[in-house]
Amino acid sequence: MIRDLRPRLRLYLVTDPQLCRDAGLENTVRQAVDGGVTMVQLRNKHATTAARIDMARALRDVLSGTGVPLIINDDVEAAVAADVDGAHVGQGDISAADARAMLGPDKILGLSCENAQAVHAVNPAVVDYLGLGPVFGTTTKADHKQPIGFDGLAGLVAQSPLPNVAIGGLKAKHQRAVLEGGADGLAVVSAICGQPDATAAARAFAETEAKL
Ligand code: TZP
Ligand code: MG
Repeated sequence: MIRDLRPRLRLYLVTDPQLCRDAGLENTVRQAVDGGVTMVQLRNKHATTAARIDMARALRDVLSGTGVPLIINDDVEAAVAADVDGAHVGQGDISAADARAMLGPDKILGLSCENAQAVHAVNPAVVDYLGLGPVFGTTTKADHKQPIGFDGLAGLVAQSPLPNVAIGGLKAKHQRAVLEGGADGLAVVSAICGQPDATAAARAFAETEAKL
């Protein structure tokens, strides 16, 4: 059980199977963690639960001994079966209460919130952290909601009862604005997945942060 999630949320890599295709999922994650990624989410919308369990087990091996938690997007059943650190669900997925019931009390549960109404509805006894956004439009998630920008993000952060991470179109150059707006970290896909050097891509965030 991880008590303080905030340091882990600093640079949260969300994987995309297409963008990671050339380098490979495991290599991308290994390299990204070498560059300073603090948390990893396996996100694969089109895989079966069995395939997600296999991928998660492989990533668990990659992350073993690093202290970097592994979370599975959407598929709570896979998260339980692969015994990863937790799951992340959205507003249209299984309810947070049902996800918590499946995960038990000790696993991490993240919830995406796109607006103030969703943030107000959060039960902090059930959920551990919030994903807030999208800050910007992005081609990585085809069906994303209306972007909220830095001002919208700061508004949601101010109302968030939980540690939180911003997502959506974020690059290293946005890190200052996101962190100064009060979020605990940045969740990124294309800023790291599919980049020619995932270690350097992750390191760019760490270097920006060092200058803050
Ligand atoms: N949820 C909201 S935006 C998004 C997700 C999963 C995709 C973010 O991808 P990128 O490439 O970091 O913009
Ligand atoms: Mg989802």
